[in-house]
Amino acid sequence: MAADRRDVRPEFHPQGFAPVSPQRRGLLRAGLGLGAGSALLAGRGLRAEEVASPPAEAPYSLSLGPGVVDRVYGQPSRFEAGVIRRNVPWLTASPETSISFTPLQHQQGIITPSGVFFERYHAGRPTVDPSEHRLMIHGLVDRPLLLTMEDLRRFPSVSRIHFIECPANGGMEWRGAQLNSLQFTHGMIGCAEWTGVKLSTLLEETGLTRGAKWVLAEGADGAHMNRSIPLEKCLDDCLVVYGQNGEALRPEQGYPVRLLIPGWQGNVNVKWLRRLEIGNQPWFTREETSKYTELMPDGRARGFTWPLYAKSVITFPCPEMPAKGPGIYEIRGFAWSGLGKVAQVDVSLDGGVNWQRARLQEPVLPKALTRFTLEWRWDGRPALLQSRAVDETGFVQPTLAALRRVRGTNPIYNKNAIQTWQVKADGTVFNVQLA
Ligand SMILES: Nc1nc2c(c(=O)[nH]1)N[C@H]1C(S)=C(S)[C@@H](COP(=O)(O)O)O[C@H]1N2
Ligand SMILES: [Mo]
Repeated sequence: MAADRRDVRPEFHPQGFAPVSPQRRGLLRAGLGLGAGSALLAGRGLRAEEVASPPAEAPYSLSLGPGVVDRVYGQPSRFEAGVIRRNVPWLTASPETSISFTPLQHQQGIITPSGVFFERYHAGRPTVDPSEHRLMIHGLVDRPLLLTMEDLRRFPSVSRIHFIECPANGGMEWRGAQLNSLQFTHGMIGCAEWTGVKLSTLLEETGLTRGAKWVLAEGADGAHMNRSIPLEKCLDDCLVVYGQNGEALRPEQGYPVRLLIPGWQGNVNVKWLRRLEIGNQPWFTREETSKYTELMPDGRARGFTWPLYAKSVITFPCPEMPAKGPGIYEIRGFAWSGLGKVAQVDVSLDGGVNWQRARLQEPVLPKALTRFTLEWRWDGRPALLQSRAVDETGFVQPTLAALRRVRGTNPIYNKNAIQTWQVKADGTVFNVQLA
């Protein structure tokens, strides 16, 4: 098997990296057989008598429909009522310190609709009045600042598309598969267009004094969620955002203002942001010492592990979205990396023995969800589907076995391993782990 070894980080050397040969891809395309008389991709052919007459009219085609949707916020079709966030009640102690998951199996395109963007609270969701809210910036600065929301909106603004992923995404499964679901194994992620002010713009306004190296961000919720962020990252691409997908942030996402730290673990993206303190060393808060770190096999903590490394998952088929009999399908999924753009996604139909290059769907943006697809001619035999992302830095998404060799099975966080979906002969799909 040819090895297309990339410049992987020493921690991860997945075995058997074999890109698909052009001949093999050609065969698959030929298999689509779009010539005359061949099988249709989907749907049923029309009978001769049907070709001659238009489809029967439904009652709504013969009457007036309701008028404009005026003075209320628009809602999805009632036939989409199943497209909702869901929670795993046994996972956390109470709904106020809980998490609800994005229904990734239904997501079309790279933007997560605001109404289904996963939510994570440590002390419930505060109701913050934007006219009362203030953001304080102080510490090692020349000019400490107190900003109203109106003040914030006066600064030059930018819009960026980025994902937010909780590093606990999939963290229940370090020791074994237990949730037969895409939503529950991968749904602690969402991707949105965020609008706000670059943090560097605000820090230019306050100025920085000697020794400024770290920023403490603090939320206005009862948890006072606080995290230390290196100044270098703050000046690079961090945003203080008030907009989400073309409207104000949702209360679930930190209305009226949150910190956005592109590509870094969800926890540092402090919601209901009320305070930024500039200091010369990290604060070592609870959330960065007791939580959001990993217990290594030798019993020591892994320390700050901010970026989320390359990861991907197949969203069709998946446990919630089975295959319906043999035929031609499009395997679909998402890939992402906290280090930059996704460069390549490979898909395996046989549990990681052979790999084929998937197509990346535009736009491919840094630190954003990226769509991949691959034609799949399913013969109805059991299959083991996997996807593997490679990002522009050359980081290769590791197998679960490789990840466990390095991290053991103690951690909750940063499980970016390759996911395996077992497709059974009847088309049903199961979450499995390969040894
Ligand atoms: N103030 C505050 N910010 C917070 C949290 C919180 O509980 N309070 N939860 C954090 C965690 S753990 C994650 S994963 C992300 C989740 O962002 P979301 O709820 O917008 O999806 O917000 C982070 N910001
Ligand atoms: Mo989180």
